[in-house]
Amino acid sequence: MNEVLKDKKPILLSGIQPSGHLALGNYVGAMRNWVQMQHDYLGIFMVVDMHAITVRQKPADLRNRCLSFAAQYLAAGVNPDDNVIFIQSHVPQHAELAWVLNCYTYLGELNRMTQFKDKSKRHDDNINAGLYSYPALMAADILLYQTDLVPVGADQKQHLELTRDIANRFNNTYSPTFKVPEPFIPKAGARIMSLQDIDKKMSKSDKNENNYISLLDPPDVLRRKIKRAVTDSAREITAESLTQPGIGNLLSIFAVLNELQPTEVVSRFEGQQYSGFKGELADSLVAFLEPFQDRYDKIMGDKSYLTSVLDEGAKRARYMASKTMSKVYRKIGFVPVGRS
Ligand code: ATP
Ligand code: LTN
Repeated sequence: MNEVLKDKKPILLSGIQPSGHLALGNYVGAMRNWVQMQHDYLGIFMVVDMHAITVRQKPADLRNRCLSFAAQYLAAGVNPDDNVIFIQSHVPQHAELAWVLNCYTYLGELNRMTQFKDKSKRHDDNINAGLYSYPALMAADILLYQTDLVPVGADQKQHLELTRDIANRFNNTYSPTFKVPEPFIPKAGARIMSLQDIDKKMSKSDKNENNYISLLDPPDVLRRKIKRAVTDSAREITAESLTQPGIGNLLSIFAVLNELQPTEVVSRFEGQQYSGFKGELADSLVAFLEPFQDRYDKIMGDKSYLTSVLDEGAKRARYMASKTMSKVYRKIGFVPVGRS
């Protein structure tokens, strides 16, 4: 079909929901690894808008955010010529396979999902069926493309395990149909914590903006958020700081941004005041995010380029997904179109 699809590289796939503001946790836990691994794999990177509507979204915001998130994938360094970048709802096979997989997912399994429990608590006025069966849609996202590896943060491990169980169940009921994917959870930065509620993970749709670093925060906001980040009363960095909530999180962010081991960061700052370290962390963040934001502004200034990347991505994705879908329908006994 086209050059990218002739490529026989293994498949790397991941997605982010267009809710809130893309945050440092999303970059460190997920996007950074997409960029680093994209040369050895065919990358499939989605903006998962169908997942995002499990929580109420304002239509105009959702539309803007889908484009903005795709532009941030590109600004982070995902190469659209060698990878497939698209918006989930542009590929109808996601909904089709999700329905089928819903019929191979048990209520007992869905009841155990911690993301469902957390989100039901946060949105107790809208505990809808989509929020509940969300893992079947996520399994469809992954299994449609015969994915080998799924780079995600630690919070997604449970969904990945369920995806593997569903794939094995389907394969054992019929015959091998889906590749059983492996998760890739980074050793460093798999769970960046909130800046104020230091025992909660950093979340891009947190109501309190001071809890997360948005990838689009201007330098003065970045500096202010780091300065105000909650730490313990110790004041000085020691060997124990890495295991302390608050300061430990900030040290690990510094490590990831500067490609250092956390212990190297501790040796560098040992004996120094938290405030001095926070200043250097803010400098690192600004140095990393300023060029990112310049690239983002350029991409957002050229909507026709962005739309063409997403259209091309969706076309490639539909082609790949249609192959798996016809296999699935044949195996479960659906009559092929045109032969009824
Ligand atoms: P929301 O608050 O809108 O539910 P979120 O911040 O949890 O969103 P998701 O869209 O659910 O983000 O996740 C996108 C990717 O970012 C996933 O791979 C997820 O594991 C990763 N991720 C999310 N939060 C963190 C975090 N704090 N640390 C590391 N990785 C994270
Ligand atoms: N469920 C994930 C987002 C997501 C995803 C995917 C991640 C949807 N489909 C496929 C990896 C692969 C989340 O809430 N972070």
